[in-house]
Amino acid sequence: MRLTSILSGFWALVVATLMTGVAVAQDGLAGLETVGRPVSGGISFQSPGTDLARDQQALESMINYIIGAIVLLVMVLLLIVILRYNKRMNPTPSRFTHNTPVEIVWTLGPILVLVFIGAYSLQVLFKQQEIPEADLTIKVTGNQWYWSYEYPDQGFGFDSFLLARDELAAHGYNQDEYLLAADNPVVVPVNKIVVMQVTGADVIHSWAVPAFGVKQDAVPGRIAELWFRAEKEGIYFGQCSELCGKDHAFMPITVKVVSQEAYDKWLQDAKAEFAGLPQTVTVASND
Ligand SMILES: [Cu+2]
Repeated sequence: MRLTSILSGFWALVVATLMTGVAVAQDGLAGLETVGRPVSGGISFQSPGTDLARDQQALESMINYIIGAIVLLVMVLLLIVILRYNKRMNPTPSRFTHNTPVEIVWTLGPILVLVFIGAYSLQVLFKQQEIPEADLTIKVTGNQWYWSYEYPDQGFGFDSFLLARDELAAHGYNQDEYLLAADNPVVVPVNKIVVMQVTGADVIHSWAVPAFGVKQDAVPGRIAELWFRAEKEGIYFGQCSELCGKDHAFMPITVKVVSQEAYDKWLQDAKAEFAGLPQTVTVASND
């Protein structure tokens, strides 16, 4: 009897979970998968949504193996010293202070390891830092405490604020997407090179989307660039990643990656809805 009720409770939970998924799929987000929200028991990286993120995660796991090997080696050496050279096993210790072969090994060994890691990590770093030709340029400005996005080539911009708990459902988000979901997401087409020009209006913020493997400080008075090419449609989340004041935790980043057709349609609507750029923008004139 007890087992039956536990089982039926379990199935009710499964059904409820599935229903939530269905509800989200039908609710305004056009079936887009959400990436980058907390998952129960999750301790790993978010699944990579760009080349950059995949490279970073591969580099991280390679370095983890190297670290593991070094830790093992040091532990084995320590054990040998403890067991073979303690007072009982080795009552009369040797008194030499230098051993040239050993010193060459422990100097060259780490150098080789560092050069090996450097050769891989510089590649990953350069790929992030060398900004390719953009298919779409978006300017993002960090403000206390929200993000402003501008599409300079299309001549419009908008602000993106945190959604309060009671606003989430109306926008098609789950309750566990609180602090991640913003009212006006930044929308980009899938498989296109997006260059973000990142700056700050008041203090330093940082625009970061972990699934894309991007993070860039938004420094007032400076424009920094980052780029990404999202490979899969979906909703991606990030958060301001530079402590910027009391509401630092309340300025989420929501990126919606959609098909080219959906993007074109959104662009038409957005141009009408957000007509006119915010005051901060100067559009380069053609004359
Ligand atoms: Cu912040």
